[in-house]
Amino acid sequence: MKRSILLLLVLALAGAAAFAGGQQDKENGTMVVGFAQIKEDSPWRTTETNSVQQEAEKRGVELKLSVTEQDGQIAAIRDFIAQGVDGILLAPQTRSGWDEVLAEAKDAGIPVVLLDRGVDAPEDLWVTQISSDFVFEGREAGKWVAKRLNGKGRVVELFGDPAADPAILRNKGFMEIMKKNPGIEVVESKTGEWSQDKGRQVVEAWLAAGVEFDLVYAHNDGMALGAIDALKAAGKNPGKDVQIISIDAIKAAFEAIDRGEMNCTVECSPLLGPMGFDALAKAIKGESVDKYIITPDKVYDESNYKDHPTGGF
Ligand code: GYE
Repeated sequence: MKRSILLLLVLALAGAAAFAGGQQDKENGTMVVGFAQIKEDSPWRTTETNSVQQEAEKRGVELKLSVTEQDGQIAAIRDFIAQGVDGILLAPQTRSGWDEVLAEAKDAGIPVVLLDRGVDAPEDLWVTQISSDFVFEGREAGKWVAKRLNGKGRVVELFGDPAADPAILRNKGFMEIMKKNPGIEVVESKTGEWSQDKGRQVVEAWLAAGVEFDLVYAHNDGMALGAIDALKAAGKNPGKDVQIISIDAIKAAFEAIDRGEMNCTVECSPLLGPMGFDALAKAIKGESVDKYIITPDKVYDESNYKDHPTGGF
């Protein structure tokens, strides 16, 4: 009897030590985080990946990085769950299709933080969405366009992925403002899949079909740079004959504004690593986190692009 009590005591102490050891490990920096990033041809996204990697390194977090399209992202999350990671960062390619895998993460007690895009899955399946306000960005772009065109002109729109949250909302905000400016017509709208090369191909096809336009509104800078390539190849002067506005504020866009080939970019910060790990750390400790963490964005055009604190992202 005495011996069994002693054994129980030893086991209890060992268990407590193991638990304390686990906590200690986390404080010593062995927190393990999986990041399911989107495979996408966009410099913005590479900067975001770097931001997450740098922050993980700074905090001594072990980062498991996966860069794939949506099906691969779902598989990666399942893999992270199987490996028993402490938390997951997810940049969801499209809005829908996440309910099942997010419920699996929740059942496993692993918090998921959404980075840079939203989903249509119930809010109790994820901790927080850290992103820009995309409707705001679309509206700001629309206001700039209305002013620049004096309320009259022909616009073409290069859409992001039509199933992706920022593309849907950047169109929504932009069209709200266009409705108030009936003299401006959006004559074409097509996806350039967030990519410079695809953006170029779409604008080339419009030019070849004889579409006439005064302005290109691109949902990201990469596609705007593609539009610039197509216009130049057709002997036009982007930034002058055709105004170019887009969203992101990457360095290459600021350089294009500097060359006079582009006119405006609405900021959208990819530097989400620090906020992502802050949110995960809180969730792991069981602390509450705001459901939406929105980064502030400013509009940069020829008049103020030199004021950007880092010359673009
Ligand atoms: O604007 C674009 C990227 O989801 C906010 O995705 C992000 C967008 C960003 O491909 O360049």
